[in-house]
Amino acid sequence: MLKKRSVTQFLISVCTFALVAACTQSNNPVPSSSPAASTGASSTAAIPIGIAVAQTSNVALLGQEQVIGAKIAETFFNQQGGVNGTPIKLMIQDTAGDEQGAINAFNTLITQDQVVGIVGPTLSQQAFGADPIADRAKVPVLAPSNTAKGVPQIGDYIARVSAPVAVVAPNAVKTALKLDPKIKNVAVFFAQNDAFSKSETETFQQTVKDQNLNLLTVQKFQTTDTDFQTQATNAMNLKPDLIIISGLAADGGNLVKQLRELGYKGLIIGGNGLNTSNVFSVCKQQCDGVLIAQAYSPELPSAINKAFRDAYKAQNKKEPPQFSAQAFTGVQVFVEALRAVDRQTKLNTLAIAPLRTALNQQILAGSYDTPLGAISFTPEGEVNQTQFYVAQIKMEQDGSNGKFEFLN
Ligand code: 1QQ
Repeated sequence: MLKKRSVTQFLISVCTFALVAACTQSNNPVPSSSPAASTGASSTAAIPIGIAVAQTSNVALLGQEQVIGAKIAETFFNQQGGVNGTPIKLMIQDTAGDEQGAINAFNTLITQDQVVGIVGPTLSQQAFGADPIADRAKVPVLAPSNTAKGVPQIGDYIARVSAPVAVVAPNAVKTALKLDPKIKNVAVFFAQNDAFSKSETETFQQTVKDQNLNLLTVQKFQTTDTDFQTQATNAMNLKPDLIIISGLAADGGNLVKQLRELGYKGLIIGGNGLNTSNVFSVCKQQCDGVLIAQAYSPELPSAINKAFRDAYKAQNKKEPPQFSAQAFTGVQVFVEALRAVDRQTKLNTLAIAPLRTALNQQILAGSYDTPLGAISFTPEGEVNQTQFYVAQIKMEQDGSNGKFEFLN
């Protein structure tokens, strides 16, 4: 018995992060954490960081931008030497657009890829399904774009770099009132099958009341809808002078298009789900003028933002969007927290479980100079961030090219 226990103890002690492949069950494929090529980091086994975002389904309109931002961070931080000389390696799993996809991606990253932590998933709707799995496994999660109320409260291992709708969304209403002080009557639309949209519409509806505006009607739809004639007509019959939409890119973009086709001329606010140039191909010329609050500005004058912005522009020939900046930030927080843990206890002497726990504690303790500005976390894992913005979509006559013009 004694002998058995000491063998187990020995196995635990050699089953360190660096040797995790040797300790992985034989029915689990070994993680392919090969060293990053031509980096400033040394060639020991790379540290696997999980990225679980939507690369397929309608939600890929949002998730694609996240992969781009995360990959820029991987290259950038590895060029700086990674984690005190050890490169990081992103392990990317597609979550597609629903809860089950996110759960599958999380399970693969946690048990098969043995990641130190996860940046993901794309939607709050998915976070409420998948985050409890990471929390129970004691794997730190940094939510790059989960803005609904209640996400950091899912568990001790869940934090977010994506500021909540409660602080971001009201900025769009205030800007709309500056652009058109005569606004009085507001129609609100939201996707009732999406946790983020339900949370964001609550904030929008409260802001409408706080600003002493009339909330004429609240119209509901599904993120899978393509025909919004009934709801759009219902709202337009009440003659709103501001319309606010909480949905995702494809449905939200279609709703904008159909409102304009029916003759609506007033201002439209789109929520965070429309916050991507991928809506341009959905509402085309009709996207013009849509206001969207932002948790990131490409103009932020800091060295880290300049490095991120230059790298993004060199690759994509346009300004970086919020979702790319937030995904970059998620990877950055992991890297900087890993460096701090490694300075205290060499990572290659830590088993994966204590490493994940030490990493989670360090994430919450640290403060970070990111492309989003200076951020830190509350003990619950809510992001502390101070700078927010509002942008307006400007479409070119051709109806396919456009940009987000920052108003403040
Ligand atoms: C959420 C969101 C999405 C719109 C981001 C892609 O903010 O689901 O919380």
